[in-house]
Amino acid sequence: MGQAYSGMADSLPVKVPAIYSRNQNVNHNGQQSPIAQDEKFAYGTAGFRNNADKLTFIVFRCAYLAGLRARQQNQTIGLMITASHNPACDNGVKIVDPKGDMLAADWEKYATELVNSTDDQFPTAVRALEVKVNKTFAPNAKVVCAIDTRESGKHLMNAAKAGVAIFNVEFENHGILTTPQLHYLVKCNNEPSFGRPSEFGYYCTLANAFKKLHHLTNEPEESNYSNKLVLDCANGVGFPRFQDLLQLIDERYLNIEFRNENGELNFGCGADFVKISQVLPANFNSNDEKCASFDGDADRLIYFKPTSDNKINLLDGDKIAVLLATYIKDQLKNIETDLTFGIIQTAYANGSSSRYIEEKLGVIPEIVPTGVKNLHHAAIKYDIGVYFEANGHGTVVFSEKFDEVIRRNSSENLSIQRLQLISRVINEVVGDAFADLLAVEIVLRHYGWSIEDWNEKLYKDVPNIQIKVPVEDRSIFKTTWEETTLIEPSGIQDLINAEVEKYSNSRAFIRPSGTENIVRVYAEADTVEDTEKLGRSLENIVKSL
Ligand code: G16
Repeated sequence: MGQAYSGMADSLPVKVPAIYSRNQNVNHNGQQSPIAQDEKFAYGTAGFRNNADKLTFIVFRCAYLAGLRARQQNQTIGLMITASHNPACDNGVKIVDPKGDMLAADWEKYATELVNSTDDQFPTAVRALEVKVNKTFAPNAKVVCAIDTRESGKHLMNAAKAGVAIFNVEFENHGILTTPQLHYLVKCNNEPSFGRPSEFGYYCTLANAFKKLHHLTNEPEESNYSNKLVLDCANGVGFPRFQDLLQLIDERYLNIEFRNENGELNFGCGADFVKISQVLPANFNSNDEKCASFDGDADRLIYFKPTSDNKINLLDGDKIAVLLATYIKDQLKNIETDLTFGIIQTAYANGSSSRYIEEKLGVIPEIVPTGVKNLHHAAIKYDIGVYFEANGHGTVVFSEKFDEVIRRNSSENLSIQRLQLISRVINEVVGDAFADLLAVEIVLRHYGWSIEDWNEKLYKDVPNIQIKVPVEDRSIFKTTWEETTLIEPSGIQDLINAEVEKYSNSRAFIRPSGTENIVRVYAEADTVEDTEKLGRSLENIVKSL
């Protein structure tokens, strides 16, 4: 355990072990993988992501920054080493702020500057930041770090430890965890009243709230609900960690059959694969009933029902958002309260979901740019803020007023008690596939719905397509704030508009990914054929550049 730094910033020697320099950048196989001194990287949608070979020096530098942030805040900061839905050969790193939320925007800028400095500039850049932060005594500073199941993880954990050690900030290695578990640990370290800051504490919080709510849920007499679920673990951390959670939730509550447990991470399976390809993941077949997929680090969840032609009916993040929002609104009907309620989506939300939310739930959804950090930020303005990306990444957040009016209310009112418990089942710190799965199952049981009922009783998706188009340099693509209009390269948006005009009730846009070197094409239209044609025409526009 290290000691909080308490010296003078400008007297510090900044020594970088050669293996963590750009010049050597030794990878997890022990080979040097030098990075050109002028190669640029950006803190993207979810931190830095790249081929794992490039990550060693990036993780080292980010870890230093996490230590500095911990000292500035005099609190625990998180460092998550994962590339989530990306292929197994990639890795990534992101910094988690004290409340368990994403790193503040001005610090994302520092991270990009620090990572982009040359080996010679790095010590000076470090000192400049030290002076800016100017914190000399921080006894509570700590960095907690976890990895996903990628082969490169352990090596990058060592790089993180070395980076945090530059200024001797305390470091905790939590081994293999899901991303939401690490976020949860950060929050509990800083706010012990929120929960026990341990992996076991996380399981207890979720399982206890789920089991209590299960007892307060009266399944209708004529119910189609089944607690059987076939679960695609994306060959990632979701498998071992969800098994740990199930030690506390036995088969009377949930009957899970695991698939895709130990193969190649995210390969032909996982939430991202299923959402984008809209086909069955590996090792599933048309006889499977209710199915769900985690992504590689278990922060995304989607459900699907195989159809007889080996395709699927997809129940994505939009369907989860509407299901949870419907349940919460139904409970609120039985309580006199003026709690505000909001739903946040992105441009990828299916048009039908946004219309349903407005017309049937009476809420105008707020649309923000991609990235849970943007959705989270918008959601916390409400007493109850439901936010989900169509890709299955999301949660519900609750305000202090909700705490006061609902959580601390000792009433016997069943709806109040249910809201108290659903707000504990859901991991409000960040989108969490485990917590979302428990919440979905409770709500389906409450309404007595099968997966088909859920799919049919709310709204029907309009046909939609998402295409990943590999590009050499995604940084040449610039969009407007809400990401539906391309500003650069100039003239391309006119071509897109001309294509969209060819199809009735259509909508389409392209935007650069913040996690992969691709451009994402999204299209919606009245028919599957038109949607496919529109999507492919935009794909061709990108390819022709
Ligand atoms: C990350 C972010 C999500 C985002 C996704 C795709 O997910 O946390 O908010 O939707 O990347 O982002 P982009 O379209 O910019 O590539 P994950 O699950 O990979 O961490």
